[in-house]
Amino acid sequence: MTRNLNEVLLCPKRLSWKTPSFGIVLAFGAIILCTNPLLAADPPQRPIEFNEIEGFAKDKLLALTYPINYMCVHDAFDDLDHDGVVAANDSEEHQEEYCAAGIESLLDPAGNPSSQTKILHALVPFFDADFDGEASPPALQADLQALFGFVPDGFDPTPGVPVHCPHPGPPTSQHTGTYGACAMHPMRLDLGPLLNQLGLVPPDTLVLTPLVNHMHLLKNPNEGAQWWKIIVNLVTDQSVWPDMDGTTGITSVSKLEDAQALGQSSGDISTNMYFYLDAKAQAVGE
Ligand SMILES: [Ca+2]
Ligand SMILES: [Ca+2]
Ligand SMILES: [Ca+2]
Repeated sequence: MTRNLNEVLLCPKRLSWKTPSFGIVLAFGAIILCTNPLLAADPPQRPIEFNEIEGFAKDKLLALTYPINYMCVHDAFDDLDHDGVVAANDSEEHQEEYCAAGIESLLDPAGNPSSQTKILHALVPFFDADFDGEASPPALQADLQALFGFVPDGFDPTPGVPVHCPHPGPPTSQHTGTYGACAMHPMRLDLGPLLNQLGLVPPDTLVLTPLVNHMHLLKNPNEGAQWWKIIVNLVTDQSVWPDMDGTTGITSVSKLEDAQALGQSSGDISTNMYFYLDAKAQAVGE
């Protein structure tokens, strides 16, 4: 069994010995513990760490560990701020972030073809489970109503279904998140390209929204730390939405494919978003 980068990074917070007379011995022992690749950490368990978010794979409950932040990739000839200047010649474009749905970068952050990058599905509740028609900010609420005829819980600060992002808080996670925020995630998305493909807005329209509420789904657990490509799936049927323990709903890629075939979820929506994370099955899910 091996340790990976995120476990090494997590290790210092576990060093809490303060007795001076034991300091040297314990510190030495801790260094051995933190650097020996042959020593394995326990499986993650609830409440998950501040840099962990939950997910599902093959009906197992996972903890996804984020040692670094996300990246939204601009290809050299993209123009993600729609000012008519390609990214290669537009340094200002790189002073803002443009994490967009409905586009795809050629390469992932490691420089590998994105077609070969493993996929992390972001399941978005695209129904209004609590029937409150609520979204934030209020202007977005009116826009969503006009676009779709309802306000999806993906944009509801108090969604009617459980979600992995934002952090739900104890007993699931140590941290309690706020709407539009999640561990190492961006706080802003551009839905313009996607809405344009759906014929809902003109080309080159920037449609900035808060980070949507979502759950995570991978094909396999325990595939090691690496960059993952985000694919968005708008789940339109509340009956297949998972619960927090992953005992119902879409908790595997095969179940997602079944839901897509039955019209309970959108197809795969590409993005230029990538996350570097390690995913491990949680002890509670074993
Ligand atoms: Ca530009
Ligand atoms: Ca709602
Ligand atoms: Ca609500």
